[in-house]
Amino acid sequence: FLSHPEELGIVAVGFSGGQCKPGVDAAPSALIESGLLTQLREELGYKLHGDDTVHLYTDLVPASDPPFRNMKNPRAVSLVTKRIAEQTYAHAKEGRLVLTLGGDHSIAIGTIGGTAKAIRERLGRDIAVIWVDAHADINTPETSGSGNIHGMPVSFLTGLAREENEEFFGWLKEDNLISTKKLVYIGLRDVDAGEKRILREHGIKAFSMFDIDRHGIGRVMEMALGHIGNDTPIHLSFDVDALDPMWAPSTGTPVRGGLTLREGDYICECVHETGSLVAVDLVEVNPSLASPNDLGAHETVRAGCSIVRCALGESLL
Ligand code: EXY
Ligand code: MN
Ligand code: MN
Ligand code: MN
Repeated sequence: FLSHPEELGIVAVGFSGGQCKPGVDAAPSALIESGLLTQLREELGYKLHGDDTVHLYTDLVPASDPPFRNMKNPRAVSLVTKRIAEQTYAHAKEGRLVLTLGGDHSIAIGTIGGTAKAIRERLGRDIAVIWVDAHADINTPETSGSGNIHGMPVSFLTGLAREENEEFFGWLKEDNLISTKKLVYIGLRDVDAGEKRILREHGIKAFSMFDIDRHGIGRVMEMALGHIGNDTPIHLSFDVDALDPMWAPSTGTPVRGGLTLREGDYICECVHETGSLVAVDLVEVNPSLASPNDLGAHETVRAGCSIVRCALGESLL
């Protein structure tokens, strides 16, 4: 599905407005400083497009941004994700593989919105999304208890949440949306009651930690990829909190009982192996959420780098 599989479009998003804890905006620089892009260039042989500079989008964040339909920072998140959508769209339209380094998970409204539209225009195909996360991130503004938009991106991307007003995600058009039939979750273990109802009502495919314990990650990946079907472009959105806090403690909403780093890497390797990957997001690394002299931040950044390298083919012999 890529006209230039060796070319990588990089979008580095230092944005934290989808939730309330500062620090997740520093993740792209931390990942880049730890050598991720150099490794992709020198060890994996990618040609990188887009600069190594991290976009902070501060020019887009309005001075006053009161809640709307219970959403916190709605104007900022809408404006920033709209800009991100333009960036991922531009790379995907060129036939490049797109790598977005977040940022909190609200940014997926932009990353997926942009690739969905580009792949439709370029290939006339609908993308599938593999969402690896402890959380389902499918609250509507009305079912959300927190008002944090990083808990809502999937509802906007599937059209379950809609808003006409341009200022509040009204810029999302049919072209930017994905089908609930082409969405697969892996790693869930902290899903709100309202979200469970949505998953059930729409028959959304989800592999929770229970399923991974029962079947093992190998079988789960067979089933997940089987659900998507061969020959479908895949956007992988990886929330680092899918990993157990033992491997990725520095994240805003850690939940115990998660994936081992090896299981996370394996998920990415399987997705890479399909040859159908068109975009990857790595989100929710928050280097500031570790006590000053422990190794949590460093370990989390290291885990994030490993996830990205596996998705981009590091393990191929
Ligand atoms: N379900 C909760 C909420 O909507 O606030 C928690 C969401 C956490 C989302 C993290 C990023 O994956
Ligand atoms: Mn080429
Ligand atoms: Mn998430
Ligand atoms: Mn999460």
